[in-house]
Amino acid sequence: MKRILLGVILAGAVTGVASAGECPMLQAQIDKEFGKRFDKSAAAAKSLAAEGMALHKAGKHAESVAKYDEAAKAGGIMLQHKK
Ligand SMILES: [Cu+2]
Repeated sequence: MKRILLGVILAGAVTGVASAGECPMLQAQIDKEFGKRFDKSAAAAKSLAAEGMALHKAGKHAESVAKYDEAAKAGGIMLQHKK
């Protein structure tokens, strides 16, 4: 019984980490692209990315990734996703 429970916990932790790991990677791409840009689309991208980071911190990683895609689109770029 104990062993089964541990397996379930480990499996949950692994999938959690896998999806959680993508958001900071997307944030880094946003920072790299828009960090030194102050035009209107860069500002829009940065504000959407900030919402993405908030979702990430709330544990809503799928929504966070979608928000980062929206941010990239607003800034006219494409993000590299984890394969
Ligand atoms: Cu995340």
